Amino acid sequence: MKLFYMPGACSLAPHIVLEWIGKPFELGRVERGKTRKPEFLAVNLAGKVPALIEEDGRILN
Ligand SMILES: N[C@@H](CCC(=O)N[C@@H](CS)C(=O)NCC(=O)O)C(=O)O
Repeated sequence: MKLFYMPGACSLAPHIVLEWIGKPFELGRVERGKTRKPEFLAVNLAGKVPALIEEDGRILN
């Protein structure tokens, strides 16, 4: 599971939940103003955080 987040953004909420539930996860940091980079648009075409890639490859955003 991988959470894409941006410091100071609403992605803090799912980040806290993932910490609370104790499930292992990776973080993908997205810098403010750089959400339109092709690497991140491939995860979320809207260029918004949070975006969560689940173990089976599904993407929640
Ligand atoms: N999850 C919502 C959007 C969440 C959202 O607005 N995220 C903000 C941060 S709280 C964001 O990513 N802003 C970056 C940008 O618009 O460039 C959606 O996909 O419609």
